[in-house]
Amino acid sequence: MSNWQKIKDYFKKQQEIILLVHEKPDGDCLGSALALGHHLREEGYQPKLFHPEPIPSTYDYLPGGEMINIYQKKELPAGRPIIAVDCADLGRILYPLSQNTSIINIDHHCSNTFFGDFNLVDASAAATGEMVFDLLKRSSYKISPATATCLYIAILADTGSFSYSNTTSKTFQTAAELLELGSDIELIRYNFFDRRPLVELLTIKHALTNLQFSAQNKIVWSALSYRELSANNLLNTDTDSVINLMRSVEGVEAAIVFRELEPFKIKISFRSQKHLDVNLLAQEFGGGGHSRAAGCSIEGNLQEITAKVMERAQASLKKSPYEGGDSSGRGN
Ligand SMILES: [Mn+2]
Repeated sequence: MSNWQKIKDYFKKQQEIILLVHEKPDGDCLGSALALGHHLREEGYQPKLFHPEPIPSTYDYLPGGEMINIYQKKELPAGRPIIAVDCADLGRILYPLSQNTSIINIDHHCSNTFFGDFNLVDASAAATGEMVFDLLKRSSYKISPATATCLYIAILADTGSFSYSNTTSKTFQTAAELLELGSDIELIRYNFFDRRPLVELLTIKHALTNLQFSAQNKIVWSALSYRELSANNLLNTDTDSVINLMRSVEGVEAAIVFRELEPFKIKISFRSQKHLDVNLLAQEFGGGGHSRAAGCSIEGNLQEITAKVMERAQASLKKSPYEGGDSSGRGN
């Protein structure tokens, strides 16, 4: 029996299926969830993607946007099966879940806690989109152009446009098949690469103004207070471009961005280049993710939290292979 068939068994007789993505949704979770949504619709189900906040404008062109419901009530409609997409743990799901709801967990984070009734977790997958592609390909239904477009963006987003170390020959094979299936790369090319929101540039401006270096410039970081973010309308901005820019500086091993998204609630994003396992670092503060990209949220005073996290980051860097007894001048 295919995994898709097994998943459908958890739907019981329900037609309405709820798709959930994580907070600050990215291309992988949205693309994967909408791809599942297209496929579910083609099979006669009524999929709905619930999210408490509007979807970032960087992804508002994806086919299937009409499946997205801005749903701000605390409780989800009872009894509907839930598919959590690209969510490592229950904390990433932004709604409380009732006991008798079937939860299907599809994810590729190594920190996944297997919280579902059915868990499809593969930390070796470059993107959840790659897993969804395999899942659908092995069912007997054909993948539509809309589904292919959504899966292509999912993979593109999580592999840094096929450049990160998670990119494998399989990733390219999947991309090639998605193109053959009708993925609209011109739509993606314009919207993903050449239509960036102004707030993204302004976030870069503020983050660079506050830029700081630690550990002999091997860690670059920036902290943005609630006052600064709210005064400039930057609370809902994607920080991928700024943190990637920071990480790309020669000699930098890790980049960290602290954002006080609500007073005394700090969201921290970590990226590393080659050696520092930021998943482990984020886990020290109750978060997680991947070894090269992770995050966590902490409550408290911004200055105190940055001091504490930077101390741990520097200690972790000391223990990492970057500093592992090689005194031959590496990193200069
Ligand atoms: Mn992902």
